[in-house]
Amino acid sequence: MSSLDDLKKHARELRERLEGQLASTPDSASLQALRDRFLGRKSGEVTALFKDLGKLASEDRKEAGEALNALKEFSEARISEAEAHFERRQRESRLSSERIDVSLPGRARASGSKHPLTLIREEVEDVFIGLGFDIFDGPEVDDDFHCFEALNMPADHPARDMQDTFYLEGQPPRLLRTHTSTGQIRSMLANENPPGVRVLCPGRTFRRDDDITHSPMFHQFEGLVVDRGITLGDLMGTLEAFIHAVFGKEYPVRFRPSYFPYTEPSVEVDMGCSACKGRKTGCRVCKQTGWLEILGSGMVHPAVFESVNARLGEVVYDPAEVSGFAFGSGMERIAMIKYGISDIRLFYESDIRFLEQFS
Ligand code: 2NL
Repeated sequence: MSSLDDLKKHARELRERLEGQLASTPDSASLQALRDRFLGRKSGEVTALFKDLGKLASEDRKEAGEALNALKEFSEARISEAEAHFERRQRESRLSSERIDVSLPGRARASGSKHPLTLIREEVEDVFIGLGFDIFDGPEVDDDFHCFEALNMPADHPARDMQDTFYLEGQPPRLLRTHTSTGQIRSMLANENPPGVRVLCPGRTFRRDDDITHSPMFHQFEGLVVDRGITLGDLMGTLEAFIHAVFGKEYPVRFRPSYFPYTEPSVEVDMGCSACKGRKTGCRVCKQTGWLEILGSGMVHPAVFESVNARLGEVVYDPAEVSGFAFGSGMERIAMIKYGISDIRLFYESDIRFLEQFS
């Protein structure tokens, strides 16, 4: 039979041991283990003492019970206290490690910029949209009729040579368009409001050229205006307005006779040299001429209208009734003059040091 004194002594020991162990408990996991050791339902040492109550003399049980309850409450309180301490400590360390310094400067994300040829295309499109043109997007893979035949370039024309044009294998014969005129022919054929046409066709074109000054792929834009009473004066006014809008009104514009199979008369359009301002003095850009060639143009050749009519099976564009002008140029050329770029290869090399200058 245990005595009351033994039990009280045991309770005191447990209490001291708990204090000692609490002081050396490093974290909440070991605290949980400590709680199990002392207060665990099955094998906790304090819990075990309660089982000894029954072995005491009945007159001692009240006092012993009070002592054990006091020990249990004390243990629970001390352990909870330690638990709260660990929780506070953990919270503090999370708060400090997860703290966001709102005064730190942000990490700037590098932003991209439009390619100079995209900038030029958008600018050219905007100018012609302002003049009432529609933008027409034709296919890059086209056929002989739209690329050559309809443009008064018959089968023996040198532009149709295998040396100049990429032909695709297979039937029916197809090719990569050598100019965007294919788009203008298609816009005349698909016209829902004949005979009036006002279209701009920007896009990629392809030729079998690859050297320092030529790329097998380059960007063109061509325009076409057709209606009753369209004259060379309309051509001159439109193209001068275009040049002044893109480069500035201070540049003089001149028109020279030229030759294209699809226009008659044909006209080359020049502007005053942007590098030497037309002074010619030792200027390599304009080769001492004071002028830069900007566009080729001309009045649509009647043979072009005839081919379109033949394809339509109906005289929609009667050369005796309607006339038109057309023009074409390269995006690369406009961009080189506008931005002072001397090497066409820079457009295709994706060198970030070149491209970021246009952001
Ligand atoms: C140039 C010159 C030009 C055209 C393109 C054209 C289109 C049709 C009918 C008649 Cl559908 N002409 N296009 C006319 C004159 C010149 O381009 O130097 N291009 C880079």
